[in-house]
Amino acid sequence: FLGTDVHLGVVAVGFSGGQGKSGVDAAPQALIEAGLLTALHEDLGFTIHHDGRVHDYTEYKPSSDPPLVVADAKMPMLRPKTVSAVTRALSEQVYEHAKEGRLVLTLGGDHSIAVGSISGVAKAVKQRLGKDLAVIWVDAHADINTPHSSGSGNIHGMPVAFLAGLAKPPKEDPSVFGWLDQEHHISPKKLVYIGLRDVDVPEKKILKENGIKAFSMHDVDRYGIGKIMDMALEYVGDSPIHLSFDVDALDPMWAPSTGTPVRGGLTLREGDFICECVHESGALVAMDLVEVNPHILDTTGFTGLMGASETVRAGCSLVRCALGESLL
Ligand code: B3U
Ligand code: MN
Ligand code: MN
Repeated sequence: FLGTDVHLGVVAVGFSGGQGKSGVDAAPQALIEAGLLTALHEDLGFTIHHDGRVHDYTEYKPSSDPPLVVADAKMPMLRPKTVSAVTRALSEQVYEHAKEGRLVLTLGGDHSIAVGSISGVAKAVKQRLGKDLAVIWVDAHADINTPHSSGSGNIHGMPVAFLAGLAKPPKEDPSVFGWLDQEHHISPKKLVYIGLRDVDVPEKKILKENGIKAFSMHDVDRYGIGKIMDMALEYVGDSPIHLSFDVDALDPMWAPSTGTPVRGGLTLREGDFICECVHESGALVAMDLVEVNPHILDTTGFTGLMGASETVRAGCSLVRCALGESLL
């Protein structure tokens, strides 16, 4: 895919319905205004395929979308029809880029949008290359709750469960993620986490039972980020890689403007290094950057009102590193 190919498909997703805070829908515009796409074109030489829009998918949103009560679940699923419809539309947009052999950059939005981006790429990779997509999920959180295990009902805490087929469309409304089929799924064996430090008890059980590879912040401290990346890329083997980067993987010192900051995270350099190593592997086929919330100004007392612009700046840096900026 990558190498001789410098075509980049960009989808800007102004969507916040996978969680409760507004503002994360303003991230794509902020990232673009900060010059991200210009830099990718002018400095890194990509031919950019972008429709010039930030999509809010209003045309796909149902008029009514009450919380979905699921039998034996702790919490009802929040905005289930909306998230399902938006990610379905996104999946098709991303697929259209990926099937042309373009590298695909999806700018979120909250992390629920990865159901759309990853499913679209997984389908194209199966068709074009006959291979299974690997996913490197960089996050403070595992986002692998099922509708049954979730303590919040927020779907941005569930995308991996639906993508890996560990959560099924709920019986109470099988149209919710009912559009996801075999070709959209990823294998739990082709998934690697980096940066975890806020994982729910039932999520730990899901990770263990499915033998999912996960490098927590404890592992980053023990081995150092260099060794972690060696191990992560070795685990992935020769599979094409989708890098799904939640900015809250970074320590709030570097990325304070995000919905659920968790202290004790990656430094900006460690985040950039992860992206550089994935670039260097030559296997990157798609990237998501999610959970930048420019409306959350200060959560640390450290960055003051600069929090939002610093977080946007960190996000731009991660994307540029994944797309090859650091190569000399
Ligand atoms: N695991 C919790 C919290 C959470 C997940 N992702 C974020 N927060 N950003 C949940 O709601 O499922
Ligand atoms: Mn996430
Ligand atoms: Mn997160």
